[in-house]
Amino acid sequence: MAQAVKDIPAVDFLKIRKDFSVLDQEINGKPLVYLDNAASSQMPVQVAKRIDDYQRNEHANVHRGIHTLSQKATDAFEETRTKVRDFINAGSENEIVYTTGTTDSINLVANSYGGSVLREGDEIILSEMEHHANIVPWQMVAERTGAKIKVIPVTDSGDLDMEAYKSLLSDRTKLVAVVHVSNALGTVNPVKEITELAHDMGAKVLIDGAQSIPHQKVDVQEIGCDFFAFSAHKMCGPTGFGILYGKMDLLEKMPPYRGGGDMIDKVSFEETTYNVPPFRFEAGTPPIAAGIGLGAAIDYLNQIGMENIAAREQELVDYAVEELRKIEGLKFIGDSENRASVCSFIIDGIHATDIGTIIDKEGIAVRTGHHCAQPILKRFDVPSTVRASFSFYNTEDEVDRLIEGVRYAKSFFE
Ligand code: C6P
Repeated sequence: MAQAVKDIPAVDFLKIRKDFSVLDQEINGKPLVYLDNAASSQMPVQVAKRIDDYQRNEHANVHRGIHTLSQKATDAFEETRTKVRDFINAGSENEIVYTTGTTDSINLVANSYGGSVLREGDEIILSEMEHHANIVPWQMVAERTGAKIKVIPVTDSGDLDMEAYKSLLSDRTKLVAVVHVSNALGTVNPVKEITELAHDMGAKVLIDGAQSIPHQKVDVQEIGCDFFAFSAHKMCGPTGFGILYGKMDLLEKMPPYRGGGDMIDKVSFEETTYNVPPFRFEAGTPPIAAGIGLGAAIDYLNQIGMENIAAREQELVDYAVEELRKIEGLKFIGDSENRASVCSFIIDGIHATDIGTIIDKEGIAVRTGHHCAQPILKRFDVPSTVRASFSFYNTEDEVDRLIEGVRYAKSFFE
């Protein structure tokens, strides 16, 4: 039965689910309910097959050989750059830098851009809800350069305090680095407004898009941000590959981050000159199969349509919130009206890990812990939460299994 989505023509999400063979298994004797999509989404057969084809029939190094196989591999690998450009509406494929993931992308900007422009007394603005990947690289570069980090506080509902943000901005602000969708709270941040306010002060903006790119249409030119970072493995692609989008005028001025093959123009012991972006930032043999896999993942998502995906996931998360709210003693950590894909919660008197362990025995996979976002958990004065995160291939029945599982776990402590 097709599950129609609001005003959008029916998309058969149950049929789509069959592309994900991993979901069709029992864990601990129960049908798997996979609700840890924010950690890593599952891969459809179309993407796995494309990677397998490359490994079996097309494997060669890229950008190096004049032989036909190497050129074929290069074409397939470079095709992903064009697909990413279109997927996020970048101005040019040269603004698409291949990295190994969001963490790597942010480290690249912190070291190359931050390391070259930041001076003593300059300020970097982050938010209280950042993943460690968007905190630690900035702390490291701040320590080296003498720059200071300022933090946008988060309200009780799990939203950014935008008035506080405005008051933190000044002519000392050189960079604002903020998450688009929080992995710990699910909050969707107003990144366009954040960017405009930063630009009014002459600051540059990096958006951590790890949790937004799988769930909504992203248009980097519409947001106006200077950098946008994401990982392939959260959007039906493989691990070990990611993207940094950067505006060309900035990438052109940025020094290399890592040295080695492919990122150079000429090398001698007297002097080395560097390649143009994006290749300047791509030293060494890249994860070619993973890059080709990301291209296939983008084709797959485009075929369903990001608007359809966003609408379907909103239905699922709204249903989950409604049902979870009925459980006595349950408290959401992050309860924003602008929420995507994530429900993070605690239950009075029960450790999150206990809930996660008990429902795992029922075949239900959620993440428990601090979600690599310790500052925001400290803000809410909790050591850990239970996090259920949804994808378009999940179902209402699976939400029901989650609710049953949580009620069952709770019953152990009553
Ligand atoms: N969050 C989660 O379970 P990497 O590991 O580089 O692919 O992504 C890092 C990262 C950066 N920013 C945000 C907002 C993220 O959610 C993540 C990854 C996973 O929430 C693993 S900790």
